[in-house]
Amino acid sequence: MGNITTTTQQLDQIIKESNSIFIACHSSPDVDAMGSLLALRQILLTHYKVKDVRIFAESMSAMLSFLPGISSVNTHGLFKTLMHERPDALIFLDFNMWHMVSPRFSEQIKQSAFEYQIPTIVIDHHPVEIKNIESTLFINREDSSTAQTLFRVFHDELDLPLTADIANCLLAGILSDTERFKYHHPSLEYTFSTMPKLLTSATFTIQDLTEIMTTYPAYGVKSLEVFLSNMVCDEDGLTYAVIHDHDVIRHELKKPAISVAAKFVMSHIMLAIDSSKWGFVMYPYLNEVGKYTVSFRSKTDEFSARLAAEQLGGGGHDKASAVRISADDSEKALQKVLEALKPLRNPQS
Ligand SMILES: [Mn+2]
Repeated sequence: MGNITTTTQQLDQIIKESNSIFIACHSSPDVDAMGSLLALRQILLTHYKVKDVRIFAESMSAMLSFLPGISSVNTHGLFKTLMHERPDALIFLDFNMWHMVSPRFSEQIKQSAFEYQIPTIVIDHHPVEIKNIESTLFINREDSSTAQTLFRVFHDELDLPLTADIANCLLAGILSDTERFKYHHPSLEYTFSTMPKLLTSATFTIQDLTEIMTTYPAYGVKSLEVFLSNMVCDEDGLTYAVIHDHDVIRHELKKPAISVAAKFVMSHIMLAIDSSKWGFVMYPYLNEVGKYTVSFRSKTDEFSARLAAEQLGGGGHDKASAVRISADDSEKALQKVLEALKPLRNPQS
């Protein structure tokens, strides 16, 4: 057992005093958010015998269905339940800003928590600077993932046993947020130290989870083909891939197919090309005529994705950023982007 920190003691106390606990992760949950949500539900039911544990997540992807316990998630929104029921405690996982709890009702959820004085606990690993939820208790251990923090708090510090389902969910969360240990992170050593225990208790293997998390949907193949046939690698190390208006019409491309292909191109193809130092994908934003989504990625310090997006009125990080621009058609939109990038090219010259 590790040393029990004060925040862990406080969390343990709040849980022991609660008969009903509602837990929510951010909307459009990823595997870390959902794995953490399902693991914490199991921990509260199995180890604390909390009578009423309910879990909430909005805009869930079918891709998460491999996680044990997924059918227990309420997807109708936390606000609907809070209108007529009040838990003894609310726990938010994997986010620290109000707007992330619900695309439509975050303000109402905030009001309810405040009005009914429901003790609110945030367990998260994102930068503290952006936090705007005023919580009763805040736990952020600067871990690679929220799943890693749950492991730390409940299994390292409080010494609660890992069941197969808890281990499966936490293992999936950690593997997903680290992209299978790909990213350097200050807590990387700790991440590895959790693995012997998780791997012996889990029924999933890293290979199983890799297969599940790296599948590509058949419905996105045509969009991927279009991105690749329009891909340009220029002599400055800029790589870009575009879907034009006429491609959308000719191949009847739909929004989910385009976005899944765009993500795949950005994370697995664009920067994997040996000449490429930075790049972007651009495609029509099908919800609104004359709008185009542009996402930038950079793999060197020479080029900042954030500066690129800022040229067009967007923002983000140095490695990844995005912006939505207006133009008469996709050709003009592309010109606009290339024009905006000109001052950022060859920064040394
Ligand atoms: Mn996370």
